Amino acid sequence: MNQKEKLLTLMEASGVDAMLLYSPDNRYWFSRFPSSLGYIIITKEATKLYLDGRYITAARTKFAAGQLTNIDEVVEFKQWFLSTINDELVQAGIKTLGFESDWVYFKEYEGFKKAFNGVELKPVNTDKLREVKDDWEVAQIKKACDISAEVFDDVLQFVKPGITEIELARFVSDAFLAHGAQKLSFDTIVASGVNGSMPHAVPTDKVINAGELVTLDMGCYYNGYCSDQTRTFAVGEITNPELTKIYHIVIEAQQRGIDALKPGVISGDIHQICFDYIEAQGYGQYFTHGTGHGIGTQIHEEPYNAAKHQTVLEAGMCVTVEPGIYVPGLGGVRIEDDILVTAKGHEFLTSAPRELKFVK
Ligand SMILES: [Mn+2]
Repeated sequence: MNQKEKLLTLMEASGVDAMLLYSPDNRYWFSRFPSSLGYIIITKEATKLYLDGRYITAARTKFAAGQLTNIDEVVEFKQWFLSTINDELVQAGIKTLGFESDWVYFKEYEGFKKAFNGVELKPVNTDKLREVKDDWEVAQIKKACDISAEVFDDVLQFVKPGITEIELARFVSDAFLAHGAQKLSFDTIVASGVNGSMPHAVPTDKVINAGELVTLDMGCYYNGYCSDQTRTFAVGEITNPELTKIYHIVIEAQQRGIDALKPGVISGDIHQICFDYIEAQGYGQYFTHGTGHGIGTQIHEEPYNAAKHQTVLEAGMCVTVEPGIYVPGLGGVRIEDDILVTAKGHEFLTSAPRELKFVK
């Protein structure tokens, strides 16, 4: 199913005659036109993209070049135009208009309610709409992952004992842009030594010393789609054997989770497989987050490979598998890859080496 077919199916299931897309992610996913503000109205008959003066020329140029998807008409709007759409909807015999219950703020909903007074507004949850990626989307995610692999190669050359976490984070930002990334997909996490015990540590001016593990969680956007990759690497010799031990536990847990990825598997079971292994090794209390999440236009989106999540995995879903062990006072390890679920099982999208790397 393409984006429009998915949307028409959701509209049918939700009992609405028309749908309003307001979230930038849904609008980009649907139309391939990026804009901070805009509206797409979808009915069975036609799809219109409404944009203001900041975007209209760009959109019309792309529309004329056939670069927008699922859009029949691009319309420029000025202030207070929602009541004009309301009149059009009433004229077309539309009775119910769906809006994104997982995106629209209450204040905006109140504005919509005032403007769309000729139709009944109905909340429609769209957070599963983008779960299954088409080939073009997968290709963009793959490219974002390839850039991450190149950046990681550069990082292994760059890191020396004595640099700070912030210096490494700055290097990562520059390297992503140098390799063609559009922007970072989130603030880079650099956690060295004992800071590694904090899964989402913010880089500090702490010096990275020989004998420490460094966890580096980073990613970028390429054509509006994300990558997300974590590697833990060693600086100099690791003299504390517990650190190497937890590295090997985490990579084995991750491998077991990845091996299980295929259509029909429940997303929460991927988490359970990783958790059970880590727990059996005595570190269950130190694995304190979900095993993974979907990636797409958002860095975290459905489906979630986390406890209690019940999504049935399908071919075309792109998910992370990222177990970790975080021991306060000692340090931590996380290894994260982005994986495409395929009809036969799965494929790696990330390609950076996963064995423990040592920098000098
Ligand atoms: Mn992640």
